[in-house]
Amino acid sequence: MKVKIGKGDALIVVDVQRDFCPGGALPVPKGDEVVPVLNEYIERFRKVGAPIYATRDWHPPDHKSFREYGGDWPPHCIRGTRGAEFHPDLKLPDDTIVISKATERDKEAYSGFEGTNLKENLKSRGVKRVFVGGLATDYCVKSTVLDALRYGFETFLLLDAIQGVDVQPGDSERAVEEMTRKGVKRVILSDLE
Ligand code: VGL
Ligand code: ZN
Repeated sequence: MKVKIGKGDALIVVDVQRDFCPGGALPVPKGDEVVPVLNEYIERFRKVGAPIYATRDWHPPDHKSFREYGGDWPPHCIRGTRGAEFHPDLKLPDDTIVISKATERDKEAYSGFEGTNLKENLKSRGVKRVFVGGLATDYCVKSTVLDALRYGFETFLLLDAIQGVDVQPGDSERAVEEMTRKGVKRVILSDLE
């Protein structure tokens, strides 16, 4: 599949944060492997003047998703901490639009659209197609992609720039199948013209 990127397109980098990478609080096993590939995508979008968005999990210290507050996860991506920083090798341009999510104690938000102005921001820039990569395939990437489809964006999944948690073996594979069934188009770097 050949895709020419330009005006009307946007890149969405999902949750490429220290805590989701090896050594972090909630590591995606090969989370850091998305970084060099995403840097290539970032460069391609930057060159054509297409906007680049980066979502980040940005929890308060007592977030409901943490085990000690009844949730499923160890504490991670607590706002303002080192673990919540973007991966140090991720080359986000200065004009990257940063979207912080799951910022309220009593609300979980896997999708970058949930409780944020992401949709309005994309629409205000005339974005029609979004290209989504990052972490984790089976949680925040999936939810962000499904919301993008629901809101009418033509949505592309960057198959070579995602990694999953796989709490149950096969979760990531099933997530990609579900996204595909719901209309996402799967691309890799060499598909970009
Ligand atoms: C995520 C688990 C908990 C994600 C965030 O970014 O995929 N997963 N919080
Ligand atoms: Zn989280």
